[in-house]
Amino acid sequence: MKPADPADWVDEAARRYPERVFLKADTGRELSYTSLHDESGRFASALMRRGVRAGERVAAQVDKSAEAVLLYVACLRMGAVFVPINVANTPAEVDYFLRDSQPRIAILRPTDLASLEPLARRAQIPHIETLGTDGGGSLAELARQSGTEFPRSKSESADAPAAIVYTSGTTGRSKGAMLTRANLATNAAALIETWRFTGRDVLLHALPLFHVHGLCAAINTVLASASGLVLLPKFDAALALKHLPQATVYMGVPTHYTRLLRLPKLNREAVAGMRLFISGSAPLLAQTHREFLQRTGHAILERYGMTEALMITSNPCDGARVPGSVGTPLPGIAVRVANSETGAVETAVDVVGTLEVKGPNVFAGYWRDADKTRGEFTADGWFKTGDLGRIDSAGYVHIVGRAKDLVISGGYNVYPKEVEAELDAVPGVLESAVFGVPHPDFGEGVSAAVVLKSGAALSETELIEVLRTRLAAYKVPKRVVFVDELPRNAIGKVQKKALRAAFRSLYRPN
Ligand code: MCA
Ligand code: AMP
Repeated sequence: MKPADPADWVDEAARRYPERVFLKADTGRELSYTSLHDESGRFASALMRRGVRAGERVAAQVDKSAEAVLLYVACLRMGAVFVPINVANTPAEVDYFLRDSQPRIAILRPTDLASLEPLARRAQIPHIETLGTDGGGSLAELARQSGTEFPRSKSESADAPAAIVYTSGTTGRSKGAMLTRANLATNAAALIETWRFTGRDVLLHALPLFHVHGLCAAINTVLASASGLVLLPKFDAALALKHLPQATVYMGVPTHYTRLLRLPKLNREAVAGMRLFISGSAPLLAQTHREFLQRTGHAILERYGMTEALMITSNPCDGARVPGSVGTPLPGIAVRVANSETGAVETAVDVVGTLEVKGPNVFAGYWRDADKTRGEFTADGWFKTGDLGRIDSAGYVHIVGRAKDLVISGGYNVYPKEVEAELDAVPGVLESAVFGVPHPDFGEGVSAAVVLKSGAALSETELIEVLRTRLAAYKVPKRVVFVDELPRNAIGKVQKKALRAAFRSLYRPN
């Protein structure tokens, strides 16, 4: 059966289950599927009053709230392209996203209006509105004055983009990954099947809404299965534990699980109503998997995904959940291993190489960057993930490292190139190298080795302070070490491996 188009998820659910609860916020706010239908309709009408039409971009840097979800749902229903922006991004970063995505409308936090409106105007964005939590902001006001029905465009093509999600890359410049309606529809259907979502499920949502983990894997799966959502403003271990009894499913990054494990009250009783804990975005240590099983009786289900390909593989609901493995490809998706040097496809089991993906989950390309898009695909149309892995005899994928130069901190991707460019621009810095080493809370800690120009006097704190004005705080190195020179190989390439080895205990307590 063809999966339902994202534009129809809400209409379908509201028709079949009008009274069912879609969302409960920790503030007490509750939306049934009927209210979701009506309220998102008002947001769609409001966007249309600002001239937004199907295919146009709606950029949003807003705090997580029921209203933010309504805005996303409105975009899905009217065929507009949602462009979420991380709330941690600095004005310099937001400036780039707005200029690059050229949205019809930018939606900002009320408190950011004064600082960001001038740059949004300079980027020639026709409309700027605000959206706060708890119903504040000019867009929410406009929605309240708008009707619940809006003119529906003729059914959008399945290949039309539904969202553009920015992801940095090894070149240092962020690129917008265009995710189509078919990407969203087929991935939600595959996850419902694999994770056995039904209308009786309630997902405890503590992830941010500006990445595909919290937006697509979480919200879309709930919408497409007409299940429920308990929405927390952000991850806080104690708050999550408090709300677990209202939920049946949890999705998180490994840092969520290690922080939950630090709470003495996490035990079998606290998770009595839960049927499934899912982890992704970064490697889950086998030790975390074991400890969680011991404390709660639940084997965390690990899955693997990427902005450009949504969810790719997953351990099963029924059947072996193998610690250290990300499971098998989701229905309709194929994964293969290619030799990292030659690109030749490896057919033998357990051979390590670059993982490549093919299927209806793979994105339509980078926004306005056909060259970059071409470079990420093989000649026979497989997407090159840049992750190193092997496939075992049972078909389970194991990620063993990364071919791409990337640090994953608390589930956020940090591309060293972007951080190095900012470090190198600081007067007094000769050169720098950014790398990740084990961090007890974030999995990997973003770290920098810096060579100063002769005579320059800069402290670690000073450098970190400068970077904080340029980059989102999670990208800023937690530690900067000064070195006389960077380790290089015979052809002059910086040896990050040597830096990782030399500084692997940087975050270990003595
Ligand atoms: C916050 N900080 C961080 C991070 N998050 N530093 C390094 N890495 C991080 N991930 C910094 C803040 O800048 C701040 O610094 C301090 O830590 C505390 O900030 P706070 O806002 O309180 O953060 P937190 O609540 O401690 O957040 C940690 C977190 C959060 C809960 C782990 O980062 C998170 O929700 N991560 C999930 C990311 C995610 O959704 N990834 C999915 C990407 P200071 O105090 O110095 O100012 S999508 C993906 O990867 C693919 C598709 C996939 O497979 O899912
Ligand atoms: P992003 O670019 O934010 O979409 O992050 C995608 C990357 O996160 C992947 O290419 C992997 O490197 C990493 N990732 C996602 N899930 C897992 C996982 N379960 N284990 C290891 N790495 C993962």
